[in-house]
Amino acid sequence: MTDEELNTALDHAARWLRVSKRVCVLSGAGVSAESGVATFRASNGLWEGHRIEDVASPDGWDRNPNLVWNFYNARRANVATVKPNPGHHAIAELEKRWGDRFTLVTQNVDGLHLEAGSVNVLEIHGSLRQTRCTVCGSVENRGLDPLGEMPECPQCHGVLRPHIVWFGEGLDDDIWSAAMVAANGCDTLLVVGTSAVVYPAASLVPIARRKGATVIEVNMTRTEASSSADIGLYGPSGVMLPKLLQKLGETVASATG
Ligand code: BJW
Ligand code: ZN
Repeated sequence: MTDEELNTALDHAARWLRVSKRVCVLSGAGVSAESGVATFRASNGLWEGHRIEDVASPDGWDRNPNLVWNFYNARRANVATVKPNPGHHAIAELEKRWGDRFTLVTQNVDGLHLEAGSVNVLEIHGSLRQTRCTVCGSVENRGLDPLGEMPECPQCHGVLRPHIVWFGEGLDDDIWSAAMVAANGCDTLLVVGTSAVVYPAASLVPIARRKGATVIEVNMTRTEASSSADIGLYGPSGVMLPKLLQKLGETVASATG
């Protein structure tokens, strides 16, 4: 995008946001890329030579739970060393403008949005910071401290697994319903840093669009969602979102003053 194209797109996006009563954000791994968290499809979907589907699926868990815990412990250790970036902070700032009329639906499991101060967050794929007991089902917040190779449930000594939605597993009904309500009811959907290839998350884009929402995409490149987007802001989200926030401030200032 040239500077001029970007400026026009930012103006356009800020104008839409300005008149939006409800805003929904769908975020993906790209938002955390500038914090130093690897995206999924950048490395051909591989982790140390294993396909992501093999370490993030019920079959992978059944075959080799130690390998799965090694994968998640490495991810947890990495996230413990990183911080939210200006993209996360800009999303948290946006929420302050709309309050409870703002919903952040994130596919990310790193918890960086919450760390940046976002409040109304739906972590539809779970969290690296939580475990779930495979026997009693209890979900616990564990932070990012090391958990060892095969942690046990403090209540029933059952085997714990990461509280993450793996390929082929359904999403939590209540969380997914809330995400659908947000997408169905928003005037603007911001789609940030996601390849929009994983379902059902990606279906939030057509859902919002069918209800007449304006779709603004923020990404390094065009994606599967681009053809549904009214406005594209192509560049790093840690740069684009603060620029958008600044424009929004200018729009508000010029409209009120
Ligand atoms: C930047 C940037 C910067 C970079 N600034 N941008 C056909 C076959 C098999 C399965 C299916 C199928 N069709 C549909 C399915 C179902 C499957 C699915 O969608 N698969 C697709 C891959 C085809 N979905 C499921 O299985 C879901 N469950 C389900 O559907 O239940 C019903 C069901 C039950 C039983 C049977 C069948 C169906 C569950 C999906 C759960 C997804 N889980 C994962 C892994 C979690 C593991 C973990 O994190 O530990 O979640 S998959 C992985 O992808 C992860 C992510 O949340 C998710 C989305 O990825 P995301 O965030 O978009 O990241 P990337 O890497 O793809 O993209 C990054 C983007 O950022 C890029 O666009 C970059 O350009 C951009 N970027 N730097 C801005 N600085
Ligand atoms: Zn238990």
